[in-house]
Formats: sequence, C-alpha cells, structure tokens
Amino acid sequence: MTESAGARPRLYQTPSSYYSMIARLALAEGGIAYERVFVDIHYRLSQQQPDYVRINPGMTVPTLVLADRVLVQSRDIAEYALGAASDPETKDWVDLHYGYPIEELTFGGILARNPLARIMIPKRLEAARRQLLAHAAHNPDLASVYEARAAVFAGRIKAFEPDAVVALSKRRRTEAIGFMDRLEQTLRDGRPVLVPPAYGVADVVWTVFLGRMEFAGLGDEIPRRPALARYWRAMQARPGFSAADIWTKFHIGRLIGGILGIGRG
Ligand SMILES: N[C@@H](CCC(=O)N[C@@H](CS)C(=O)NCC(=O)O)C(=O)O
Repeated sequence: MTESAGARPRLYQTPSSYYSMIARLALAEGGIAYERVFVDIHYRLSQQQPDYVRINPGMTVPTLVLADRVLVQSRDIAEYALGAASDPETKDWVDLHYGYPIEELTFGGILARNPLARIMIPKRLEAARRQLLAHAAHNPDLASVYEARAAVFAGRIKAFEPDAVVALSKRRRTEAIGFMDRLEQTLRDGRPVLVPPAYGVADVVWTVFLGRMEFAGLGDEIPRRPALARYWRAMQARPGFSAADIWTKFHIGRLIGGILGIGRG
C-alpha cells in the first residue's frame, strides 16, 4: 500500500473485487476524481495489516478515505458518489442486491466445478484465519477486531465444505436467475435506467451484478431476456463502465500483475 499527499479521495481497492467494482463504477459515474490504492487481498492478505485495519476494522475492500471521514461499505461509497437512495424503489433494489452473498455464487461455483480449488480454497481460508489470530496476538489493541474477523473466516470454511458447497452453489445460481427474471420484468416497459428518470445507485450495483453473471458462467441467461439484454448493452456502453474496469471474465495475468505491482491498481 502506498500513501500520497493531496486532497483527492483515496480508494483502497482490489481490481478483481466485486465490491471494489461497485465503488469504482459509482465514482466514475459521479465524476469524482480519486486516487486508487491497490490492496492485495488474495496473496499478501494486506487487508489484515494493522495499518489498514486502523482505517477499516472490517478488513475489506473497498475503503474510501475522504478529507473528513472514511467510508468502509461499497453502498455508502456509491451513495456518496451518486446521492442516497431516497425513493423506495431504489432502496428496494439496492437492499435486494446487498441481501445476496455474491461470494457464495462465485466461490461456490468454482468449488463445485474444480477439484483443485476444493483443496486450495479451504487451505487459503484456514491460513487467513490463522494469520488473523496471529495478528490478534501481536496487536493487543486490535485483538477483538481480529478475533471477530477470524470467526467470519471460520464460518466461510464451514460454508465451503465440499459436501455443502454443491447445494449452496445451486441455490445461489437459482436465486441469481430469479433476480434476472425480476430485472427483466421491470425493464420490459423500455425504461433506460432501473429507476427513472436518472441513472443511480441501483444501476451501479445491478450493472456490477450482471458483470458477475458473465464472470460466473451465467452470462447466457442475459440474452434470453430481451429487456435485460438491452439494458446490459446500454450500461456497458456508458463511459463510466470502461473507466471502472468491471471484470466480466477472469484475468489471471492481471490478477498476478496486480499482486506483483506491475498492473494498474
Ligand atoms: N459489505 C462490504 C463487503 C466488502 C467485501 O466483502 N469485500 C471483499 C472483496 S469483494 C473483501 O474485502 N474480501 C477480503 C476478505 O474478506 O478478507 C462492502 O459492500 O463494501
């Protein structure tokens, strides 16, 4: 992690991270200039470093550091950039999105299909849990936050047990397809954005969700729904979409490049 002076907001983020994409898209759409700081959440587990934990005790990305406050939830960052979801329709769409554990779709799918991942991912989760406990022992002032985070990882290890994961991934896929049906029904009247009249937070989160559908092998479900397909094309054509670097497929080279510090943050 690098620090630099200046009044621009600093976004601690990871290129491949779903919730970082939400932050990047919202900031791009909101026209907010900011500096990206790369956090290696996969290999170095930099989100667990004490200096990061002091900024974001939840130990997740993204984190937006503003002159007068720190935002540690992608939803808050999106609402900062584009305005809070004040109407009930926007709020319902955003609540629906955040009620869904997207990582269970992504990792559940990988684990259900890939025997090597079934060995590697639980090992990585266990290593992360142990490192959290080691941090707790070395940083007494942060022990309670480290222990709380270790408990979250223990839960993940359980959720991703080989026997549980196939059923879990099936359930998350069915739910995701249900969301696409719901989007299709809403968009069928030809509306250009999810909650007219203006582009907003609901469009940000559901655009990143559709990107994740492509990424997770559910992309074929989009063209089967004409209104959703039209909306997805329109969202991808927006300048903010390319600026935000939304991953619709897995880029192993960029993942490694980021970790080695040779990619763009
Ligand atoms: N509720 C948070 C969730 C953030 C989140 O789960 N971020 C993931 C990456 S997409 C993360 O930081 N994972 C690293 C970890 O759990 O150690 C938000 O919306 O910002």
